[in-house]
Amino acid sequence: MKQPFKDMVLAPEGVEDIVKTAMRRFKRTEVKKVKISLVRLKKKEYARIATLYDYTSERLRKIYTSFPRIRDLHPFYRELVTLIVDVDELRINLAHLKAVVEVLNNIKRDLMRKVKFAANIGELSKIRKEAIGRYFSVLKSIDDDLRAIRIAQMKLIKLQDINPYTPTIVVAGPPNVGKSSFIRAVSRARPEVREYPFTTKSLTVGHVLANSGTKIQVMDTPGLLDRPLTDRNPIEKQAIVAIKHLAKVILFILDPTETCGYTYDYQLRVLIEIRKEFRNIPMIVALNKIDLIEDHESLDRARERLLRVVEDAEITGIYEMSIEERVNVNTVLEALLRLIGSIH
Ligand SMILES: Nc1nc2c(ncn2[C@@H]2O[C@H](COP(=O)(O)OP(=O)(O)O)[C@@H](O)[C@H]2O)c(=O)[nH]1
Ligand SMILES: [Mg+2]
Repeated sequence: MKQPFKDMVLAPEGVEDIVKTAMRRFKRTEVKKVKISLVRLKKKEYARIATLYDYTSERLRKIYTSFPRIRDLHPFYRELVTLIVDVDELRINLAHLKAVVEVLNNIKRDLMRKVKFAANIGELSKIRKEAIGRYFSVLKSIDDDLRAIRIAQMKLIKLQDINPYTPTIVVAGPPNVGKSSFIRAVSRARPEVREYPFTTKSLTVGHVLANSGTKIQVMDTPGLLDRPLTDRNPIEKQAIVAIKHLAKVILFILDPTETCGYTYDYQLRVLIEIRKEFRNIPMIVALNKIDLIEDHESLDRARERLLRVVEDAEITGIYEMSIEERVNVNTVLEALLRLIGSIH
């Protein structure tokens, strides 16, 4: 599945672009100054007005009909869209286009009727002027709308291609605990890094195959789920809400060696907040980098502190792991896949 905004017909940067083409076509059907019957001249005039108005209506119509309906989107994309554009404003802009198409059709009908009743060539040329004058004044009124729609479209087109219907494992944890390493270690192909259009944050996405043959996304969210939620700005909070719509299970990685640069206490604090925020999503915790731990007592202590902190936090499993030496990496992956399987 593609991201929902890839097939939009782009709005031009303003009405200029539409008007120019429409007028060129209009003029191309200019009547030569030769003596021909009024009936033939009227036919030409009909064609000319139809060209101007229909071409324009069609261009505008394509822009608003190809725009995905926000309320029909998967909640993940719906959340993302509200982060990126002002949805209410955009709705108004698109409604203006729609209204203008109606207006153009009405004017066209009116002009056609006038042509029909025109008594002579002089009247016809007056109608032609009127056709152009009314056309311009209507189109001028949507210049700002087109510009605004285009700006929104340019942002939406950059949204990452994530299939919200593919079961997703979200890997969370403080920086440098081994999230990307885990995704690399379990992914079949090189994970892709995608940028969020609204922050400097990015998203690493890899894929694994479950035994059933189902493709599963493994997703990392650098800069988003790696510090306490209380520290975040509203945009980041909403991004987290969006991610919530994707996560079927969460792997939270801790680094008891603290070589990641964060104290174990701090890491546990992040864990608790993420646990709270993603309340209904099953979570597995992995204590990573055990290859660096020499005495088993300190690992036991880390485990005990974890247990104490997550007492009522409903953690589905706790594993010790070394991605570096590939200890328990597959065990953790299998536990995650089992969880996803049992949710289906
Ligand atoms: N010794 C050791 N280092 C690891 C292990 N897992 C990851 N690292 C290292 O930890 C650093 C941070 O890993 P990275 O995957 O980038 O962490 P992220 O910020 O959570 O994505 C890198 O230098 C990794 O090589 C591990 O199991 N053992
Ligand atoms: Mg990383």
